[in-house]
Amino acid sequence: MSDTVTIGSYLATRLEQIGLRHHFAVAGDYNLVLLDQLLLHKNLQQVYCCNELNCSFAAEGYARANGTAACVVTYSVGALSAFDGLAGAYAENLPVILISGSPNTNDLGANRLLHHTLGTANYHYQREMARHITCEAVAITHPEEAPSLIDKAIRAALREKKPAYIEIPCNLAGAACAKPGPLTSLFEPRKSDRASLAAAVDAAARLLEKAVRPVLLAGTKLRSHGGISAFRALAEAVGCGVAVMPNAKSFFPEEHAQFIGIYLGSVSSPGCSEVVESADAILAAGPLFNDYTTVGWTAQLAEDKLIQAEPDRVRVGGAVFNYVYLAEFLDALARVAKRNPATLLEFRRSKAAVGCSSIAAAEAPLTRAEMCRQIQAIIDPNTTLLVETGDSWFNGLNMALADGTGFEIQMQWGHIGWSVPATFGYVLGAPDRRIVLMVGDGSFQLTGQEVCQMIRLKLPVIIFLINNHGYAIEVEIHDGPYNNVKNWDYASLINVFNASDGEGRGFRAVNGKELDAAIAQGLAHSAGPTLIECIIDRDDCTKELMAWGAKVAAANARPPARIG
Ligand code: DPX
Ligand code: MG
Repeated sequence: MSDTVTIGSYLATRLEQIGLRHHFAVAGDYNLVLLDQLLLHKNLQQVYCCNELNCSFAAEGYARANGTAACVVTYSVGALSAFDGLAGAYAENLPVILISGSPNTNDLGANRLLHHTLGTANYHYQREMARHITCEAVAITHPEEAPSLIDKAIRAALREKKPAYIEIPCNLAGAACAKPGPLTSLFEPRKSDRASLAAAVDAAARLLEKAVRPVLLAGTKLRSHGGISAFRALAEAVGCGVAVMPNAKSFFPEEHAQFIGIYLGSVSSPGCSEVVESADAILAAGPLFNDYTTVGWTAQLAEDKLIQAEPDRVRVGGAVFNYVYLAEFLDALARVAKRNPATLLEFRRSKAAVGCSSIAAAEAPLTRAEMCRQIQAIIDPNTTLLVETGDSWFNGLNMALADGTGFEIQMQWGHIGWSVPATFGYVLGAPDRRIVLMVGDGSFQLTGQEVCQMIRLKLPVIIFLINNHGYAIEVEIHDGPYNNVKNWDYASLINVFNASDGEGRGFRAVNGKELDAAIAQGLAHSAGPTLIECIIDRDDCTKELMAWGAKVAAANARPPARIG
Protein backbone atom coordinates (compact mmCIF):
# COMPACT_ATOMS: atom_id res chain seq x y z
CA MET A 1 0.00 0.00 0.00
CA SER A 2 1.29 3.44 -0.90
CA ASP A 3 2.43 5.79 1.85
CA THR A 4 1.37 8.82 -0.12
CA VAL A 5 -1.87 10.52 -1.11
CA THR A 6 -2.47 13.72 -3.04
CA ILE A 7 -2.49 16.98 -1.10
CA GLY A 8 -6.16 17.42 -2.00
CA SER A 9 -6.94 13.98 -0.68
CA TYR A 10 -4.97 14.64 2.53
CA LEU A 11 -7.06 17.75 3.10
CA ALA A 12 -10.32 15.88 2.39
CA THR A 13 -9.43 13.17 4.93
CA ARG A 14 -8.79 15.77 7.61
CA LEU A 15 -12.03 17.60 6.80
CA GLU A 16 -13.93 14.34 7.16
CA GLN A 17 -12.12 13.56 10.42
CA ILE A 18 -13.20 16.86 11.95
CA GLY A 19 -16.82 16.03 11.22
CA LEU A 20 -17.59 17.68 7.89
CA ARG A 21 -20.05 16.05 5.53
CA HIS A 22 -20.09 18.99 3.12
CA HIS A 23 -17.80 21.71 1.82
CA PHE A 24 -18.90 24.80 -0.04
CA ALA A 25 -17.25 25.82 -3.28
CA VAL A 26 -17.09 28.17 -6.23
CA ALA A 27 -14.94 26.93 -9.12
CA GLY A 28 -12.07 28.85 -10.72
CA ASP A 29 -9.01 27.74 -12.63
CA TYR A 30 -6.74 27.98 -9.57
CA ASN A 31 -8.81 25.41 -7.66
CA LEU A 32 -10.18 22.97 -10.27
CA VAL A 33 -7.71 20.15 -9.60
CA LEU A 34 -8.29 20.58 -5.87
CA LEU A 35 -12.07 20.32 -6.39
CA ASP A 36 -11.51 17.11 -8.41
CA GLN A 37 -9.51 15.66 -5.54
CA LEU A 38 -12.15 16.57 -2.98
CA LEU A 39 -14.85 15.03 -5.19
CA LEU A 40 -13.14 11.66 -4.89
CA HIS A 41 -14.12 11.57 -1.20
CA LYS A 42 -17.68 10.35 -1.32
CA ASN A 43 -18.48 11.17 2.31
CA LEU A 44 -17.76 14.83 1.68
CA GLN A 45 -20.41 16.42 -0.52
CA GLN A 46 -19.30 19.37 -2.65
CA VAL A 47 -21.91 22.10 -2.50
CA TYR A 48 -21.86 25.02 -4.94
CA CYS A 49 -22.68 28.63 -4.23
CA CYS A 50 -23.51 31.54 -6.57
CA ASN A 51 -20.53 33.63 -5.46
CA GLU A 52 -17.73 33.58 -2.91
CA LEU A 53 -19.33 35.96 -0.42
CA ASN A 54 -22.29 33.60 -0.25
CA CYS A 55 -19.91 30.64 -0.10
CA SER A 56 -18.19 31.99 3.01
CA PHE A 57 -21.53 32.84 4.65
CA ALA A 58 -22.86 29.38 3.79
CA ALA A 59 -19.83 27.91 5.56
CA GLU A 60 -20.39 30.28 8.51
CA GLY A 61 -24.01 29.03 8.77
CA TYR A 62 -22.90 25.42 8.47
CA ALA A 63 -20.40 25.95 11.30
CA ARG A 64 -23.24 27.23 13.50
CA ALA A 65 -25.10 23.94 13.00
CA ASN A 66 -22.17 21.56 12.74
CA GLY A 67 -19.37 23.15 14.78
CA THR A 68 -16.89 23.52 11.87
CA ALA A 69 -17.06 24.21 8.14
CA ALA A 70 -14.92 24.61 5.03
CA CYS A 71 -15.17 26.54 1.79
CA VAL A 72 -13.02 26.40 -1.34
CA VAL A 73 -12.50 29.36 -3.66
CA THR A 74 -10.22 30.56 -6.42
CA TYR A 75 -7.35 33.00 -6.03
CA SER A 76 -7.96 36.70 -5.30
CA VAL A 77 -11.15 37.38 -7.29
CA GLY A 78 -12.77 34.64 -5.24
CA ALA A 79 -10.86 34.75 -1.98
CA LEU A 80 -11.14 38.51 -1.49
CA SER A 81 -14.94 38.22 -1.69
CA ALA A 82 -14.88 35.29 0.72
CA PHE A 83 -12.83 37.34 3.21
CA ASP A 84 -15.92 39.30 4.25
CA GLY A 85 -17.72 36.15 5.38
CA LEU A 86 -14.52 34.81 6.90
CA ALA A 87 -14.09 37.98 8.94
CA GLY A 88 -17.70 37.50 10.03
CA ALA A 89 -16.82 34.00 11.22
CA TYR A 90 -13.91 35.53 13.17
CA ALA A 91 -16.22 38.05 14.82
CA GLU A 92 -18.76 35.36 15.60
CA ASN A 93 -16.20 32.77 16.88
CA LEU A 94 -16.83 30.12 14.26
CA PRO A 95 -14.05 27.84 12.97
CA VAL A 96 -14.50 28.16 9.21
CA ILE A 97 -11.60 26.91 7.08
CA LEU A 98 -11.10 28.86 3.87
CA ILE A 99 -9.11 27.03 1.22
CA SER A 100 -7.93 29.06 -1.72
CA GLY A 101 -6.35 27.77 -4.91
CA SER A 102 -3.24 29.78 -5.83
CA PRO A 103 -0.70 30.30 -8.61
CA ASN A 104 1.51 27.56 -10.01
CA THR A 105 4.68 27.30 -7.92
CA ASN A 106 6.82 27.80 -11.06
CA ASP A 107 5.46 31.33 -11.36
CA LEU A 108 6.22 32.31 -7.75
CA GLY A 109 9.43 34.33 -7.59
CA ALA A 110 9.78 34.23 -11.41
CA ASN A 111 8.64 37.82 -11.92
CA ARG A 112 5.66 36.67 -14.02
CA LEU A 113 2.30 38.43 -14.05
CA LEU A 114 -0.80 36.29 -13.64
CA HIS A 115 -4.55 36.72 -14.26
CA HIS A 116 -6.92 37.41 -11.33
CA THR A 117 -4.09 39.12 -9.46
CA LEU A 118 -3.07 42.73 -8.89
CA GLY A 119 -0.89 42.71 -11.99
CA THR A 120 2.28 42.74 -9.94
CA ALA A 121 4.58 39.79 -9.25
CA ASN A 122 3.71 39.78 -5.53
CA TYR A 123 1.87 36.60 -4.58
CA HIS A 124 2.07 37.00 -0.81
CA TYR A 125 -0.61 39.64 -0.39
CA GLN A 126 -3.57 37.29 -0.11
CA ARG A 127 -2.10 35.34 2.78
CA GLU A 128 -0.97 38.59 4.43
CA MET A 129 -4.55 39.86 4.27
CA ALA A 130 -5.90 36.55 5.55
CA ARG A 131 -3.69 36.80 8.65
CA HIS A 132 -5.85 39.61 10.02
CA ILE A 133 -9.08 37.64 9.88
CA THR A 134 -7.90 34.15 10.85
CA CYS A 135 -6.08 32.55 13.76
CA GLU A 136 -3.71 30.74 11.33
CA ALA A 137 -2.96 31.42 7.68
CA VAL A 138 -0.70 29.01 5.78
CA ALA A 139 0.49 28.88 2.17
CA ILE A 140 1.77 25.54 0.88
CA THR A 141 4.69 25.94 -1.49
CA HIS A 142 6.08 22.39 -1.49
CA PRO A 143 4.34 18.98 -1.12
CA GLU A 144 6.60 18.01 1.79
CA GLU A 145 5.23 20.79 3.96
CA ALA A 146 1.59 20.19 3.09
CA PRO A 147 0.67 17.73 5.88
CA SER A 148 2.12 19.82 8.69
CA LEU A 149 0.73 23.12 7.36
CA ILE A 150 -2.77 21.71 6.79
CA ASP A 151 -2.80 20.19 10.28
CA LYS A 152 -1.45 23.38 11.83
CA ALA A 153 -4.24 25.48 10.33
CA ILE A 154 -7.04 23.04 11.16
CA ARG A 155 -5.80 22.49 14.70
CA ALA A 156 -5.60 26.23 15.35
CA ALA A 157 -9.14 26.79 14.07
CA LEU A 158 -10.58 24.05 16.27
CA ARG A 159 -8.76 25.27 19.37
CA GLU A 160 -9.33 28.99 18.93
CA LYS A 161 -12.86 28.70 17.45
CA LYS A 162 -11.74 31.14 14.79
CA PRO A 163 -11.32 30.76 11.03
CA ALA A 164 -8.13 29.49 9.38
CA TYR A 165 -6.76 29.92 5.85
CA ILE A 166 -4.99 27.37 3.63
CA GLU A 167 -3.53 28.28 0.24
CA ILE A 168 -2.85 25.41 -2.19
CA PRO A 169 -1.09 26.10 -5.53
CA CYS A 170 -2.94 24.79 -8.58
CA ASN A 171 -0.07 22.47 -9.53
CA LEU A 172 0.20 20.95 -6.03
CA ALA A 173 -3.41 19.92 -5.32
CA GLY A 174 -2.83 16.67 -7.18
CA ALA A 175 0.81 16.23 -6.06
CA ALA A 176 1.78 13.45 -3.65
CA CYS A 177 2.42 14.01 0.04
CA ALA A 178 2.60 11.78 3.11
CA LYS A 179 -0.61 9.97 4.11
CA PRO A 180 -2.52 11.49 7.02
CA GLY A 181 -1.60 9.88 10.32
CA PRO A 182 -3.87 9.65 13.39
CA LEU A 183 -4.31 12.98 15.15
CA THR A 184 -6.30 12.97 18.34
CA SER A 185 -4.95 16.31 19.52
CA LEU A 186 -7.11 17.99 16.89
CA PHE A 187 -9.97 17.50 19.30
CA GLU A 188 -8.36 17.65 22.71
CA PRO A 189 -9.80 20.51 24.76
CA ARG A 190 -7.28 22.93 26.21
CA LYS A 191 -6.51 22.44 29.88
CA SER A 192 -6.53 25.35 32.29
CA ASP A 193 -3.55 26.24 34.44
CA ARG A 194 -4.43 24.51 37.74
CA ALA A 195 -3.33 27.29 40.07
CA SER A 196 -4.91 30.04 38.01
CA LEU A 197 -8.18 28.07 37.74
CA ALA A 198 -8.29 27.49 41.50
CA ALA A 199 -7.64 31.17 42.20
CA ALA A 200 -10.27 32.30 39.69
CA VAL A 201 -12.89 29.95 41.16
CA ASP A 202 -12.03 31.10 44.66
CA ALA A 203 -12.31 34.80 43.78
CA ALA A 204 -15.56 34.29 41.87
CA ALA A 205 -17.10 32.13 44.61
CA ARG A 206 -16.25 34.80 47.20
CA LEU A 207 -17.85 37.59 45.15
CA LEU A 208 -20.98 35.47 44.61
CA GLU A 209 -21.11 34.45 48.26
CA LYS A 210 -21.04 37.96 49.63
CA ALA A 211 -23.62 39.15 47.09
CA VAL A 212 -27.19 39.66 48.22
CA ARG A 213 -28.55 39.57 44.68
CA PRO A 214 -26.37 37.56 42.26
CA VAL A 215 -27.42 37.03 38.65
CA LEU A 216 -26.05 35.03 35.72
CA LEU A 217 -25.75 36.32 32.16
CA ALA A 218 -25.11 34.08 29.13
CA GLY A 219 -22.97 35.48 26.31
CA THR A 220 -22.33 34.62 22.68
CA LYS A 221 -19.01 32.80 23.20
CA LEU A 222 -20.63 30.24 25.45
CA ARG A 223 -21.58 27.97 22.58
CA SER A 224 -18.37 28.17 20.53
CA HIS A 225 -16.31 27.44 23.63
CA GLY A 226 -18.44 24.50 24.72
CA GLY A 227 -19.78 26.08 27.93
CA ILE A 228 -23.56 25.71 27.53
CA SER A 229 -24.07 22.71 29.81
CA ALA A 230 -21.57 23.89 32.44
CA PHE A 231 -23.34 27.27 32.50
CA ARG A 232 -26.65 25.55 33.12
CA ALA A 233 -25.14 23.44 35.90
CA LEU A 234 -23.77 26.59 37.55
CA ALA A 235 -27.13 28.34 37.17
CA GLU A 236 -28.90 25.44 38.83
CA ALA A 237 -26.35 25.31 41.64
CA VAL A 238 -26.85 29.01 42.46
CA GLY A 239 -30.59 28.99 41.73
CA CYS A 240 -30.57 32.69 40.81
CA GLY A 241 -32.14 34.55 37.90
CA VAL A 242 -30.51 33.84 34.53
CA ALA A 243 -30.56 36.34 31.68
CA VAL A 244 -29.13 35.91 28.20
CA MET A 245 -27.55 38.51 25.95
CA PRO A 246 -29.31 38.89 22.56
CA ASN A 247 -26.65 36.94 20.69
CA ALA A 248 -26.87 34.13 23.25
CA LYS A 249 -30.63 33.67 22.89
CA SER A 250 -31.38 29.92 23.02
CA PHE A 251 -28.15 29.13 24.93
CA PHE A 252 -30.18 28.87 28.15
CA PRO A 253 -33.69 27.39 27.83
CA GLU A 254 -36.41 30.02 27.91
CA GLU A 255 -38.77 27.52 29.52
CA HIS A 256 -36.33 26.97 32.40
CA ALA A 257 -37.75 28.11 35.74
CA GLN A 258 -34.75 30.41 36.27
CA PHE A 259 -34.93 32.23 32.91
CA ILE A 260 -35.57 35.95 33.40
CA GLY A 261 -35.25 37.16 29.81
CA ILE A 262 -32.98 38.90 27.34
CA TYR A 263 -30.70 41.55 28.74
CA LEU A 264 -30.24 44.43 26.31
CA GLY A 265 -30.10 47.50 28.54
CA SER A 266 -33.19 49.68 28.18
CA VAL A 267 -34.69 47.40 25.51
CA SER A 268 -34.43 44.20 27.54
CA SER A 269 -37.39 41.85 27.75
CA PRO A 270 -39.93 42.90 30.45
CA GLY A 271 -38.58 42.93 33.99
CA CYS A 272 -35.10 41.76 33.05
CA SER A 273 -32.98 44.93 33.10
CA GLU A 274 -34.31 45.93 36.53
CA VAL A 275 -33.01 42.65 37.96
CA VAL A 276 -29.67 42.64 36.12
CA GLU A 277 -28.90 46.28 36.79
CA SER A 278 -29.73 46.07 40.51
CA ALA A 279 -27.75 42.87 41.03
CA ASP A 280 -24.64 43.15 43.21
CA ALA A 281 -22.79 40.30 41.45
CA ILE A 282 -23.15 39.46 37.76
CA LEU A 283 -21.44 36.43 36.30
CA ALA A 284 -21.24 37.01 32.55
CA ALA A 285 -20.17 33.87 30.69
CA GLY A 286 -18.58 34.48 27.28
CA PRO A 287 -20.13 37.93 26.77
CA LEU A 288 -19.35 40.40 24.03
CA PHE A 289 -20.01 43.93 25.16
CA ASN A 290 -20.04 46.30 22.20
CA ASP A 291 -21.88 49.52 21.31
CA TYR A 292 -24.90 47.54 20.06
CA THR A 293 -25.19 45.12 22.98
CA THR A 294 -24.71 47.97 25.45
CA VAL A 295 -27.31 50.05 23.57
CA GLY A 296 -24.95 52.86 22.59
CA TRP A 297 -22.84 52.45 25.80
CA THR A 298 -25.88 53.17 27.99
CA ALA A 299 -25.86 49.71 29.60
CA GLN A 300 -22.36 49.12 30.88
CA LEU A 301 -22.18 46.82 33.88
CA ALA A 302 -20.03 48.04 36.77
CA GLU A 303 -16.66 46.29 36.83
CA ASP A 304 -16.57 45.77 40.59
CA LYS A 305 -19.74 43.65 40.44
CA LEU A 306 -18.71 41.71 37.38
CA ILE A 307 -17.27 38.23 37.00
CA GLN A 308 -16.40 38.06 33.32
CA ALA A 309 -15.61 34.53 32.15
CA GLU A 310 -13.86 34.78 28.79
CA PRO A 311 -12.86 31.82 26.57
CA ASP A 312 -9.32 31.76 28.03
CA ARG A 313 -9.34 34.01 31.10
CA VAL A 314 -11.54 35.18 33.96
CA ARG A 315 -11.84 38.69 35.32
CA VAL A 316 -13.20 39.17 38.81
CA GLY A 317 -13.53 42.85 39.62
CA GLY A 318 -10.11 44.24 38.71
CA ALA A 319 -8.22 40.91 38.91
CA VAL A 320 -7.45 38.76 35.86
CA PHE A 321 -6.76 35.03 35.88
CA ASN A 322 -5.17 33.85 32.64
CA TYR A 323 -5.16 30.37 31.05
CA VAL A 324 -8.50 29.54 32.60
CA TYR A 325 -10.87 28.04 30.05
CA LEU A 326 -14.53 28.86 30.07
CA ALA A 327 -16.21 25.46 30.43
CA GLU A 328 -13.71 24.24 33.03
CA PHE A 329 -14.17 27.42 35.06
CA LEU A 330 -17.98 27.21 35.04
CA ASP A 331 -17.82 23.53 35.89
CA ALA A 332 -15.49 24.05 38.85
CA LEU A 333 -17.45 27.04 40.14
CA ALA A 334 -20.71 25.06 39.96
CA ARG A 335 -19.22 22.61 42.45
CA VAL A 336 -18.53 25.22 45.13
CA ALA A 337 -21.02 28.03 44.48
CA LYS A 338 -23.48 28.86 47.23
CA ARG A 339 -27.24 28.81 46.60
CA ASN A 340 -28.93 32.22 46.42
CA PRO A 341 -32.24 32.51 44.54
CA ALA A 342 -32.91 36.18 45.54
CA THR A 343 -32.91 37.61 41.99
CA LEU A 344 -35.21 34.89 40.73
CA LEU A 345 -37.73 35.58 43.49
CA GLU A 346 -37.47 39.30 42.80
CA PHE A 347 -38.10 38.72 39.07
CA ARG A 348 -41.12 36.53 39.80
CA ARG A 349 -42.63 39.17 42.07
CA SER A 350 -42.25 41.98 39.54
CA LYS A 351 -42.85 40.00 36.36
CA ALA A 352 -45.18 41.81 33.99
CA ALA A 353 -47.73 39.62 32.26
CA VAL A 354 -46.68 39.36 28.64
CA GLY A 355 -49.78 38.81 26.56
CA CYS A 356 -49.79 37.49 23.03
CA SER A 357 -51.00 40.03 20.50
CA SER A 358 -54.56 39.38 19.42
CA ILE A 359 -55.51 37.93 16.05
CA ALA A 360 -55.94 40.62 13.39
CA ALA A 361 -59.00 40.78 11.12
CA ALA A 362 -58.40 38.37 8.22
CA GLU A 363 -58.40 40.99 5.47
CA ALA A 364 -56.97 43.95 7.35
CA PRO A 365 -53.62 45.15 5.93
CA LEU A 366 -50.82 42.99 7.31
CA THR A 367 -49.00 44.38 10.33
CA ARG A 368 -45.71 43.39 11.90
CA ALA A 369 -47.55 42.22 15.02
CA GLU A 370 -49.85 39.90 13.06
CA MET A 371 -46.91 38.57 11.04
CA CYS A 372 -44.97 37.80 14.23
CA ARG A 373 -47.99 36.19 15.84
CA GLN A 374 -48.28 33.79 12.92
CA ILE A 375 -44.56 33.04 12.76
CA GLN A 376 -44.48 32.40 16.51
CA ALA A 377 -47.17 29.75 16.02
CA ILE A 378 -44.95 27.59 13.78
CA ILE A 379 -41.84 27.72 15.96
CA ASP A 380 -41.55 24.39 17.75
CA PRO A 381 -38.72 22.66 19.67
CA ASN A 382 -37.35 21.30 16.40
CA THR A 383 -37.20 24.69 14.69
CA THR A 384 -34.19 26.91 14.22
CA LEU A 385 -35.08 30.56 13.65
CA LEU A 386 -32.45 32.66 11.86
CA VAL A 387 -32.83 36.43 11.99
CA GLU A 388 -31.14 38.94 9.71
CA THR A 389 -29.73 42.30 10.74
CA GLY A 390 -32.57 44.84 10.76
CA ASP A 391 -35.86 44.83 12.63
CA SER A 392 -35.81 41.04 12.16
CA TRP A 393 -33.34 41.07 15.10
CA PHE A 394 -35.93 42.54 17.41
CA ASN A 395 -38.84 40.58 15.96
CA GLY A 396 -36.81 37.43 16.53
CA LEU A 397 -35.63 38.40 20.01
CA ASN A 398 -39.27 38.85 21.00
CA MET A 399 -40.18 35.29 19.96
CA ALA A 400 -40.68 32.78 22.77
CA LEU A 401 -38.54 29.71 22.23
CA ALA A 402 -39.44 26.22 23.39
CA ASP A 403 -36.78 23.92 24.85
CA GLY A 404 -34.68 22.81 21.92
CA THR A 405 -35.57 25.66 19.56
CA GLY A 406 -32.47 27.10 17.92
CA PHE A 407 -31.84 30.79 17.31
CA GLU A 408 -29.16 32.30 15.09
CA ILE A 409 -28.22 35.96 14.88
CA GLN A 410 -25.06 37.57 13.46
CA MET A 411 -24.93 40.45 15.88
CA GLN A 412 -21.22 41.22 16.08
CA TRP A 413 -20.42 41.27 12.33
CA GLY A 414 -23.96 42.37 11.38
CA HIS A 415 -23.56 42.06 7.62
CA ILE A 416 -26.89 42.53 5.88
CA GLY A 417 -27.31 39.64 3.42
CA TRP A 418 -25.66 37.16 5.80
CA SER A 419 -28.82 35.24 6.51
CA VAL A 420 -29.80 33.81 3.12
CA PRO A 421 -26.51 31.96 2.44
CA ALA A 422 -26.03 31.24 6.16
CA THR A 423 -29.47 29.60 6.21
CA PHE A 424 -28.49 27.54 3.17
CA GLY A 425 -25.37 26.36 5.03
CA TYR A 426 -27.24 25.85 8.30
CA VAL A 427 -29.91 23.59 6.80
CA LEU A 428 -27.23 21.33 5.30
CA GLY A 429 -25.63 21.08 8.74
CA ALA A 430 -28.96 20.39 10.47
CA PRO A 431 -31.05 18.55 7.86
CA ASP A 432 -33.64 17.26 10.31
CA ARG A 433 -34.69 20.60 11.72
CA ARG A 434 -37.40 22.98 10.53
CA ILE A 435 -35.60 26.09 9.37
CA VAL A 436 -37.32 29.47 9.48
CA LEU A 437 -35.67 32.68 8.31
CA MET A 438 -36.78 36.27 8.87
CA VAL A 439 -35.04 38.68 6.50
CA GLY A 440 -35.73 42.27 5.44
CA ASP A 441 -36.10 43.50 1.86
CA GLY A 442 -32.88 45.52 1.91
CA SER A 443 -30.81 42.62 3.23
CA PHE A 444 -32.30 40.14 0.78
CA GLN A 445 -31.10 42.24 -2.14
CA LEU A 446 -27.45 41.50 -1.28
CA THR A 447 -27.45 37.72 -1.45
CA GLY A 448 -31.01 36.60 -2.35
CA GLN A 449 -29.82 34.57 -5.35
CA GLU A 450 -28.58 31.89 -2.94
CA VAL A 451 -32.22 30.77 -2.62
CA CYS A 452 -31.60 29.05 -5.97
CA GLN A 453 -29.14 26.70 -4.27
CA MET A 454 -31.84 25.74 -1.75
CA ILE A 455 -34.05 25.00 -4.76
CA ARG A 456 -31.25 23.00 -6.40
CA LEU A 457 -30.81 20.80 -3.32
CA LYS A 458 -34.56 20.68 -2.54
CA LEU A 459 -34.23 22.14 0.95
CA PRO A 460 -37.56 22.95 2.65
CA VAL A 461 -36.66 26.27 4.27
CA ILE A 462 -39.39 28.80 5.07
CA ILE A 463 -38.28 32.36 4.35
CA PHE A 464 -40.28 35.31 5.63
CA LEU A 465 -39.17 38.29 3.58
CA ILE A 466 -40.34 41.39 5.38
CA ASN A 467 -40.95 44.05 2.78
CA ASN A 468 -41.18 47.36 4.63
CA HIS A 469 -39.84 49.24 1.60
CA GLY A 470 -36.50 50.26 2.96
CA TYR A 471 -33.80 50.12 5.59
CA ALA A 472 -36.00 50.48 8.70
CA ILE A 473 -33.14 50.15 11.17
CA GLU A 474 -31.19 52.91 9.46
CA VAL A 475 -34.35 55.03 9.36
CA GLU A 476 -34.41 54.83 13.16
CA ILE A 477 -30.70 55.57 13.51
CA HIS A 478 -30.47 58.36 10.92
CA ASP A 479 -32.93 58.85 8.05
CA GLY A 480 -32.34 60.09 4.53
CA PRO A 481 -33.06 59.16 0.90
CA TYR A 482 -30.35 56.52 1.09
CA ASN A 483 -32.67 54.39 3.24
CA ASN A 484 -35.15 53.78 0.42
CA VAL A 485 -34.81 50.52 -1.45
CA LYS A 486 -35.89 49.86 -5.06
CA ASN A 487 -38.84 47.52 -4.74
CA TRP A 488 -38.64 44.02 -6.28
CA ASP A 489 -41.32 41.46 -6.94
CA TYR A 490 -39.72 39.12 -4.41
CA ALA A 491 -42.29 36.32 -4.54
CA SER A 492 -41.97 36.07 -8.33
CA LEU A 493 -38.20 35.71 -8.09
CA ILE A 494 -38.74 32.12 -7.03
CA ASN A 495 -40.08 31.28 -10.49
CA VAL A 496 -36.97 32.81 -12.01
CA PHE A 497 -34.81 30.61 -9.77
CA ASN A 498 -36.97 27.52 -10.43
CA ALA A 499 -36.46 27.76 -14.19
CA SER A 500 -37.63 24.45 -15.64
CA ASP A 501 -36.55 22.07 -12.90
CA GLY A 502 -36.97 23.76 -9.50
CA GLU A 503 -39.72 23.38 -6.93
CA GLY A 504 -39.41 26.51 -4.82
CA ARG A 505 -42.62 28.33 -3.93
CA GLY A 506 -43.15 32.08 -3.71
CA PHE A 507 -46.12 33.83 -2.06
CA ARG A 508 -47.06 37.41 -1.33
CA ALA A 509 -49.13 38.27 1.74
CA VAL A 510 -50.83 41.64 2.19
CA ASN A 511 -53.16 40.52 4.99
CA GLY A 512 -53.38 37.92 7.73
CA LYS A 513 -55.54 35.56 5.68
CA GLU A 514 -53.01 35.42 2.83
CA LEU A 515 -50.17 34.93 5.27
CA ASP A 516 -51.98 32.10 6.99
CA ALA A 517 -52.63 30.35 3.65
CA ALA A 518 -49.02 30.82 2.53
CA ILE A 519 -47.66 29.40 5.79
CA ALA A 520 -49.91 26.35 5.46
CA GLN A 521 -48.56 25.77 1.95
CA GLY A 522 -44.99 26.29 3.10
CA LEU A 523 -45.32 23.79 5.94
CA ALA A 524 -46.76 21.20 3.57
CA HIS A 525 -44.05 21.70 0.93
CA SER A 526 -40.96 19.55 1.33
CA ALA A 527 -39.42 19.59 -2.15
CA GLY A 528 -37.84 23.03 -1.86
CA PRO A 529 -37.92 26.40 -0.10
CA THR A 530 -40.96 28.60 0.36
CA LEU A 531 -40.52 32.36 0.29
CA ILE A 532 -43.35 34.42 1.77
CA GLU A 533 -43.12 38.13 1.04
CA CYS A 534 -44.88 39.97 3.88
CA ILE A 535 -45.88 43.48 2.92
CA ILE A 536 -46.00 45.87 5.89
CA ASP A 537 -45.90 49.65 6.31
CA ARG A 538 -42.54 51.43 6.08
CA ASP A 539 -42.82 52.67 9.67
CA ASP A 540 -44.30 49.53 11.23
CA CYS A 541 -41.32 48.55 13.36
CA THR A 542 -40.76 47.28 16.91
CA LYS A 543 -40.67 49.72 19.81
CA GLU A 544 -37.34 48.10 20.78
CA LEU A 545 -35.84 49.13 17.42
CA MET A 546 -36.96 52.73 17.93
CA ALA A 547 -35.56 52.98 21.46
CA TRP A 548 -32.33 51.16 20.59
CA GLY A 549 -31.88 53.12 17.35
CA ALA A 550 -32.13 56.45 19.19
CA LYS A 551 -29.41 55.46 21.68
CA VAL A 552 -27.09 54.02 19.02
CA ALA A 553 -27.60 57.20 16.97
CA ALA A 554 -26.62 59.29 20.01
CA ALA A 555 -23.47 57.20 20.49
CA ASN A 556 -22.58 57.54 16.79
CA ALA A 557 -23.08 61.30 16.96
CA ARG A 558 -20.71 61.99 19.89
CA PRO A 559 -18.32 64.83 18.96
CA PRO A 560 -14.60 64.07 19.11
CA ALA A 561 -13.30 64.17 22.70
CA ARG A 562 -10.88 67.03 23.39
CA ILE A 563 -7.36 65.88 23.92
CA GLY A 564 -5.29 67.64 26.58
C1 DPX B 1 -28.35 48.43 6.91
C2 DPX B 1 -29.50 47.86 7.45
O1 DPX B 1 -34.78 45.97 4.78
O2 DPX B 1 -34.29 45.41 7.21
O3 DPX B 1 -35.90 45.70 9.02
O4 DPX B 1 -35.98 47.26 7.09
O5 DPX B 1 -34.11 47.37 8.74
P1 DPX B 1 -35.09 46.49 8.05
P2 DPX B 1 -33.71 45.54 5.73
O6 DPX B 1 -33.06 44.27 5.43
O7 DPX B 1 -32.65 46.70 5.79
C3 DPX B 1 -31.43 46.55 6.46
C4 DPX B 1 -30.86 47.91 6.82
C5 DPX B 1 -28.39 49.11 5.59
N1 DPX B 1 -27.15 48.37 7.60
O8 DPX B 1 -31.77 48.54 7.67
S1 DPX B 1 -29.44 47.05 8.96
C6 DPX B 1 -25.87 48.86 7.16
C7 DPX B 1 -25.08 47.80 6.44
C8 DPX B 1 -24.82 46.53 7.01
N2 DPX B 1 -24.13 45.60 6.31
C9 DPX B 1 -23.65 45.90 5.10
N3 DPX B 1 -23.86 47.10 4.53
C10 DPX B 1 -24.57 48.04 5.18
N4 DPX B 1 -25.27 46.22 8.23
C11 DPX B 1 -22.90 44.85 4.34
MG1 MG C 1 -36.62 46.76 5.13
